[in-house]
Amino acid sequence: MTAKNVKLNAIGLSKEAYSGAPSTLCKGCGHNAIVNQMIEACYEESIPPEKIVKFSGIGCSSKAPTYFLSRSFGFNGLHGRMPSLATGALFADSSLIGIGMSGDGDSVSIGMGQFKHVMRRNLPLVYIIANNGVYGLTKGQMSATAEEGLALKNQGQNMYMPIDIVWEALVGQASFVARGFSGDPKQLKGLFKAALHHRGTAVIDVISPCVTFNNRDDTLQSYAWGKSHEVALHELSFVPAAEDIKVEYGKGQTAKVDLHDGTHIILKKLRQDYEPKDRGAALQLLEEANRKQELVTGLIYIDPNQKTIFDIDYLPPSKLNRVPDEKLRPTRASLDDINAMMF
Ligand SMILES: Cc1ncc(C[n+]2csc(CCOP(=O)(O)OP(=O)(O)O)c2C)c(N)n1
Ligand code: SF4
Ligand SMILES: [Mg+2]
Repeated sequence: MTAKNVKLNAIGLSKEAYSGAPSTLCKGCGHNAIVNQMIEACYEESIPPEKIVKFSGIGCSSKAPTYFLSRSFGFNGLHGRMPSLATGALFADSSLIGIGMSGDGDSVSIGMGQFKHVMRRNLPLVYIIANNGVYGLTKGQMSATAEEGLALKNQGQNMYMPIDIVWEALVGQASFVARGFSGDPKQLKGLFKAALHHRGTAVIDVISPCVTFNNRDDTLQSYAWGKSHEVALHELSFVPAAEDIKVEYGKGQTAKVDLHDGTHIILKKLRQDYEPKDRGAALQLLEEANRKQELVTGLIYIDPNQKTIFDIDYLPPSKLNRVPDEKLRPTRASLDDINAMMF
């Protein structure tokens, strides 16, 4: 394609400007769909790549940020510690959009403590859990999201109940909770767009099959099972602030969620009459879905107005990493005053 034919977005960038290094993940790995849809979402939303900072822990999923947004900032940290890394960095520059990429091992096994605390702080962060039920990078041991009874080659049988990370996010007061499926890329893109505009922690649990170690068609994190058991709550579209909402649906068929930056999420209801602003209803929905073994996908819960950690801690509008030393350092007189108070 000649340069003339390259389609540019509203800030004059081609999709190529949002790409990353070539993926070294296995062919068919669900995480590749997450990579591709994140590229699409950021390109279509015309977000400058330099406005984004990516964080991850350890795992095949945590390697994935290398494969999107090469022009963005990024930090690949320790296993299970992505949330504290993101908290520190976003405190230093709250003008950046944070994308945290994690796995079920990284967030639900070793990183569960960090996961729960970042929820209650409502750090503005797109928090993706690429959920395949196994530790893919270390050869497929079962993670805390593996279903009870799962039997995998070389791993034996899982005897324990799984942790539902969407449930944990809801109970932990997360302000945006969604579930996607790597086999449903269109919905994934919509969820990513909405999450990128949400002010607060946006948890997206993506059922993302490991085709190498959890590859049986009858297991809960496989493509085959997901395709035959997915129940999408709605068709989600995202409307930028400047655009009028022209699409008209019959009364009661759509729900509109207004976000803090003037953008809107439009939810066209599909099989269920579902209101994503009711946490109790969300918990009930999950309880039923888990009992019936259905993969419910879509925006499960949102509170666009929940206070973030930046509101709670009165973060000044100026970015902390640009405040000069003279302003950061307390004066001798103020230190003397503090010391005097201690005696
Ligand atoms: C402290 C620590 N413990 C254990 C490991 C070994 N380790 C590396 S990745 C990983 C699990 C990754 O699983 P998950 O987050 O589900 O990612 P996936 O590879 O499945 O995408 C483990 C246990 C480590 N790197 N650091
Ligand atoms: S081992 Fe599994 S999780 Fe890792 S890249 Fe391969 S398919 Fe993906
Ligand atoms: Mg995993």
